[in-house]
Amino acid sequence: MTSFAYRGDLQRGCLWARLFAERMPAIDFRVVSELEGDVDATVHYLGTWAPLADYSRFPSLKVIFALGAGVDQFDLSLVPPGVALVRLEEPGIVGMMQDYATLAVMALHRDLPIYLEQQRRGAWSPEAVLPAARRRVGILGLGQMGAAVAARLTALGFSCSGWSRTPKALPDVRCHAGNSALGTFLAESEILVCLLPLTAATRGFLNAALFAALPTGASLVNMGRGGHLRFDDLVAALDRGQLAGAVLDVFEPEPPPPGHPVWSHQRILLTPHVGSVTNPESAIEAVIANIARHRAGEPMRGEIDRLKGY
Ligand code: NDP
Ligand code: OXD
Repeated sequence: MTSFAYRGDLQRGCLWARLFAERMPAIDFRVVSELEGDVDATVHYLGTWAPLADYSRFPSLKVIFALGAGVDQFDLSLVPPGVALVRLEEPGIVGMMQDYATLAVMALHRDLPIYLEQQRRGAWSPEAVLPAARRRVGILGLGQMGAAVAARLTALGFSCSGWSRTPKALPDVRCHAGNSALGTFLAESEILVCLLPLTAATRGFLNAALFAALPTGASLVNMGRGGHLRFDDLVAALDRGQLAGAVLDVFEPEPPPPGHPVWSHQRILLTPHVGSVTNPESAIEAVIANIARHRAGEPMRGEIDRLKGY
């Protein structure tokens, strides 16, 4: 028998169980707790958002399906050798990120942080209004999310560029690659959207030096991970006017502690990591397709490269 062990919230687990029974009845689906349960050699597949402290309970494990697009919560050196770690690559999660990026970029493009601040102090002072075509948006990371966000924003008329590790070609997007192109890319990014994965190479990437390379009065959207941002550097850049505003969907830690300055900074809009939320109805299609590929000996979509870390 082959089993799929789901670790997570019981209510969502029941939904996954129902969908699995409908879509892949040959696989025995069970909801497991990390802390309880005997050794189970029938479990070949594990679905979980967070890593397990110990995988020895599942000695026949072949694939861990991370139930999100990012996998920085996993210490890859602790994933047993020979076990693949696969992230979610599926249209549902991407569509929500496109929506959130639209919300955040529009808010900054149309100066919402400034007007919220004005409203709180009873001020009425219009800023210059630019058409979208004259607003240059730069997207850090042109993978599953970055490419889709660029497509949505260009469709809305924004002038988009993007930056990635390896070269890309995307319609109507000025694509830059590698460290040598970073300065050029930043200099043309009036609204910078971070959609990088969090790795050793990108931790702390949104820092004072990067902010100084943006046009004066630029804005930031961080939809990647809180660990990308050096918060004190952001506050310094906002307070001296180098940056005009920021939208943060992610933070380190989540949630920020009570009284943390991010809760009250006038030029920061903070949301509680809701850029996208994994929807079992669409996520299951990606997981089931990958199980079918795995069983057929084919490469799965979204398998993490342990060397790159994403
Ligand atoms: P992908 O792996 O598909 O894309 C990552 C992109 O970043 C690639 O273009 C990659 O370049 C680029 N990149 C990685 N490292 C570097 C580097 N050192 N220098 C330059 N470019 C780099 O990831 P996704 O698009 O699916 O997701 C991105 C991140 O979004 C996730 O890791 C997660 O942190 C975040 N996320 C946040 C959510 C939220 O709710 N806020 C929801 C979902 C995801 P290359 O193409 O050359 O490899
Ligand atoms: C994800 C997330 O990585 O929700 O999917 O952040």
